[in-house]
Amino acid sequence: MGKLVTYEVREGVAVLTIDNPPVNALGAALRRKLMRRIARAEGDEAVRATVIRAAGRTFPVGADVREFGQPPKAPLLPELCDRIEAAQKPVVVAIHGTALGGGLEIALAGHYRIADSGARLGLPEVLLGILPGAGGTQRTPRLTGADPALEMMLSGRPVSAQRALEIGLIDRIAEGELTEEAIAWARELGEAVEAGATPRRSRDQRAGLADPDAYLRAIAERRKALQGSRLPAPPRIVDCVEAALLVPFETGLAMERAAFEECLASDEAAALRHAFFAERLVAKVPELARAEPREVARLGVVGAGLMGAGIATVCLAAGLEVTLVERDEAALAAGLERIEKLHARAVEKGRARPEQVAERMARLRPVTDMEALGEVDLAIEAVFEDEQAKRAVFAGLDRVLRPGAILATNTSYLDIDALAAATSRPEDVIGLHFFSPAHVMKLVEVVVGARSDEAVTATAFALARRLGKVPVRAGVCDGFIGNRILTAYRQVADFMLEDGASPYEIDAAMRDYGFALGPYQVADMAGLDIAWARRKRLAASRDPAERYVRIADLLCEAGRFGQKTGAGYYRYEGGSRHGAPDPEVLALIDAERAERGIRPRPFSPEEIQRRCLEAMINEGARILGEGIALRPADIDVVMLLGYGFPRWRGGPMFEADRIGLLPLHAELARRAREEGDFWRPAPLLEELLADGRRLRDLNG
Ligand code: T1G
Repeated sequence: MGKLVTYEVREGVAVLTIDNPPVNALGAALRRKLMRRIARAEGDEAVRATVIRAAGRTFPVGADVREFGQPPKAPLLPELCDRIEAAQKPVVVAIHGTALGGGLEIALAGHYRIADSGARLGLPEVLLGILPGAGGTQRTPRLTGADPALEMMLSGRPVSAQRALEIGLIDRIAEGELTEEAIAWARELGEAVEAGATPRRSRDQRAGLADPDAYLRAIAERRKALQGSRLPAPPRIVDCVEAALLVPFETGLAMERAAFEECLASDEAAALRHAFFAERLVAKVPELARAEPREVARLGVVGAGLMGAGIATVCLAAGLEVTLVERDEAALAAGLERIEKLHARAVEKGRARPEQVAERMARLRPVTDMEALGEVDLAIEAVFEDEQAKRAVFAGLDRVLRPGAILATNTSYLDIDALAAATSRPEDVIGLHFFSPAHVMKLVEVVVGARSDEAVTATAFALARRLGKVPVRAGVCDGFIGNRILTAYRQVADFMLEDGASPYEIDAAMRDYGFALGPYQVADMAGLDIAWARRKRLAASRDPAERYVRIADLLCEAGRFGQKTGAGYYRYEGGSRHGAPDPEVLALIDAERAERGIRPRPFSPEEIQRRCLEAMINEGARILGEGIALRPADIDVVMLLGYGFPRWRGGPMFEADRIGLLPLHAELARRAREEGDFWRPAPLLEELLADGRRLRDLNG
């Protein structure tokens, strides 16, 4: 536990060091301490200036988000900022790491700012569904002008120290030791104040307001772009930044506070906070508490297709040595070309420098012989999604890998236990289900086999985090967590398709709910033939009593596989990726309804959304009840990061608690009575109701 805020005087400068690991979050106790330290410096005759700095890895990253939703505790951050700014002795703020949110607002309340060259400064509150609530919307634009301030607050993205200097957010970048330079500068400023100067207060700055026309143009452009925003915070950010130009500082502060409190109380902010903490909770699995991860420095990737090339690229960027295996030179060359293209795009977008790419490629060893994997610590297969092909690769890995090496599979739904049984070392087998494109998507489902050693699971989690991914633990079942919920979602959509809704109505309803794409747009993009092959694989074991909709099969039999064939549920003219509704598809659906004796009925967007959501929730509750997922939060993270579930709704399990398990269960039970077993409520929902608990009570 840190000391919160220490106080020492060096050469007439009070050095206040914030010390609250791991990220110096500005909790109530720290705010109280800092308030007292500021007052002490003001009253200390030996002090002529003050430096505020932080210990550990970073300057404060913001308010303590865990306090949100609880009664506010004094002093509030705005009060603390006002107190710092009102100091009679100059306050220099020394910034390192990531000064974010309330942390940056503390710095802006300081009179002068000096940053380490590697520092980053941001106002990411919008990512939590709120806005800066401690003067950030008023002080920032006074220094930077509207456009840079709006960009920071609406994107939530931090800026570099260099960019912060350019836009006037900081005054200096330290050339040597940050604290020493801050103290020396504070001493000079203290002498100037003693000679009659006054400290420069951000609230009095006008540099950013010097061109009102440009300022208001920026406001108007942003306001226009935000029309239809589903989130309450972005339009309020624009209003507050506009106020910084038009009304006195105190009035602008009051506007900001009112907007902050309103957004903080919104469902969207609650959902975004849930998502923030859920993404961190999922990394906490029992295996990590009981076993040490094995060292992974050398990694093998078998298969250099789209997934294999993406996985290899991510591993190279994380500093690993990668041996890439393909069956022959031609396939290997194609894989290398994919990796080179990914690197070229990273350089083009400024995410990597050419010298970094060269260093990464030097750690890549392309081979066509699996024997080259004899020294790797972990090998992951990413070959074609076919059980025989994967079994053969696993048998080869079992033969060549050294004892203690880990065999991982990237399969998206095959049975890990069956693959493990094909080896002499099932305890060293694990699933690492990356999502495509692997170099972009944050989610990795870590699929734990019945015999996976705990150290192997711990290693998988450590590796995923090292790759910058969010690992979620999944047990073995068909589709693990995400694809299993996706299957239920698609089934209920198909039921509505057969009962009277069009694919285009369903897609529109789900986009209106917040998904970027509807289920049929996703199907066309992924390729209808992949799911078709899976349905044919499962046909023999399908329950004949289960409702089965043939429409997707009929489209596939007609050669309509989606974008790849120019037609699926939509028609794609001239290779366009933007599909148009196709009368042929509607005719095919009408014929199928007639064939099945179904009289089509209309579905409202609300009913479409509700049925799809309930199907996802119920399947999630089944997955939870079977122990396939550890917690409801794990399911939410999978759906948010892997399947485009709108983040400002928190995920299906979070939504279930918002709806309420009692009405949810009653609706599922009614549907089960009227429409069949698909809707039978998951046993877990009944157990929770009996105990008077909610799903979130299972998140620990
Ligand atoms: N409050 C409480 N805990 C926090 C926290 C915060 N703001 N930020 C991080 N943590 C915890 C996190 O849960 C984890 O805990 C540990 O710190 C390490 O974090 C008035 C109102 C800074 C980029 O939104 O973006 O200020 O899991 O795993 O990957 O205007 O943390 O170990 O128990 O994420 O290196 C605005 C949120 C708040 C920044 C570091 N600030 N944090 O990422 O580590 S609102 C933010 C982050 C505000 C004012 C408003 C990231 C990071 P545990 P981590 P990381």
